[in-house]
Amino acid sequence: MKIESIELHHIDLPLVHPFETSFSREFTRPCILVAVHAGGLTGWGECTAHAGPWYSSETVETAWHVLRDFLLPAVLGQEIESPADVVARFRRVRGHPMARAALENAVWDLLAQRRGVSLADMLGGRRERVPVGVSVGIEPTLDALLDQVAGHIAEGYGRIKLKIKPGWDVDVVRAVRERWPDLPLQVDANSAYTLADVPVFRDLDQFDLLLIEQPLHHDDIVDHARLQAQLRTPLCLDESIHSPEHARWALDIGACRIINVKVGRVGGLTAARQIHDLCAERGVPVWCGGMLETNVGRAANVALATLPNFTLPGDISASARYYREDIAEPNFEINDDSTLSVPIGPGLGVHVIPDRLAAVRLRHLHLP
Ligand code: OSB
Ligand code: MG
Repeated sequence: MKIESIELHHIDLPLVHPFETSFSREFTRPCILVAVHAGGLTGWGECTAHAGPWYSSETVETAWHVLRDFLLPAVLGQEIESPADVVARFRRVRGHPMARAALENAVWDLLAQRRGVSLADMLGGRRERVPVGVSVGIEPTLDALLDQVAGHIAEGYGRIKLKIKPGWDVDVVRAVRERWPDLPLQVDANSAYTLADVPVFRDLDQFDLLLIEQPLHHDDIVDHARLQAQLRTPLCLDESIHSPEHARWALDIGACRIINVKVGRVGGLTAARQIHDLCAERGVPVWCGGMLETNVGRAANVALATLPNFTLPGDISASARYYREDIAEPNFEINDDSTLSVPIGPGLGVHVIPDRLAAVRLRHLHLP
């Protein structure tokens, strides 16, 4: 179908609770939403780049620039029949995976709507519900953290991820483990440590964690392989994996035993599914990470997580965990088996509410 026009919406949504990691404390979630118009249909994609280059080198501004000046011109007015056509047109662009993913995923939504199938069906997923957990940020005190964890368990989450950083690690994990001895628990360091911290990880190794996520440098696989060789607990890479090639290199050298697949970080649903397939072939479990998405990005994550090798719970919590009022409906709710239900409507299965979008919008572009 011929791509007639594309809109970029830069929005900023207040979070219900500040989210602190080893690299930043966020009160709102700025992001770009991409709307692709063709044949009377509109496909939506979310760019997961944040305000600053803290999690990755991309920001809202770099993504806006790359989308406006390079990616939109590569598909505007073009005949696009499959996501592969978009991937081929983006091949010249190095880096900027979150910008690429936003537009590619909008085309996935568009093409799924045209076929009258859900995005999960179009990807080849089978599940009706996907297992999920919640990612709990760093809190001002240990008591505040324990309250947060208790609240999420009461809401129905069966798996908890704790953000850690030097000085907020072993004691925090010990306290949570003592109070909930059987809780499926994992930690995420967002690259806050070095190999000099091996003793910290040896301590963490005693707590029966599901995994330790991205302990070392954000671009590293070599040091991670050295650390993995000394631990019982599986390491899981997040920041270091930007493509299927990165995933293969990391597995080849034993840098991790699990991969966190984030659609934005790896450059779109096509690459995300390729990483899933590679890991499935090698017997390596994957799970779907999150970037505090709105319901647009959340719906794409839920669809991706229906693929069979997404065997660990995703960081795809219910909409209410993030936003008082999302820009798209319906909200995702947590089921009593710690799952989210997969939408069955065509495409993403959520629809953007124009008034809500306009109310939180900072900038708008409609091309051509
Ligand atoms: O490292 O997984 C991460 C949020 C922003 C940036 C990086 C990360 C995260 C999360 C939140 O952990 C996951 C979610 O969306 O619930
Ligand atoms: Mg992470």
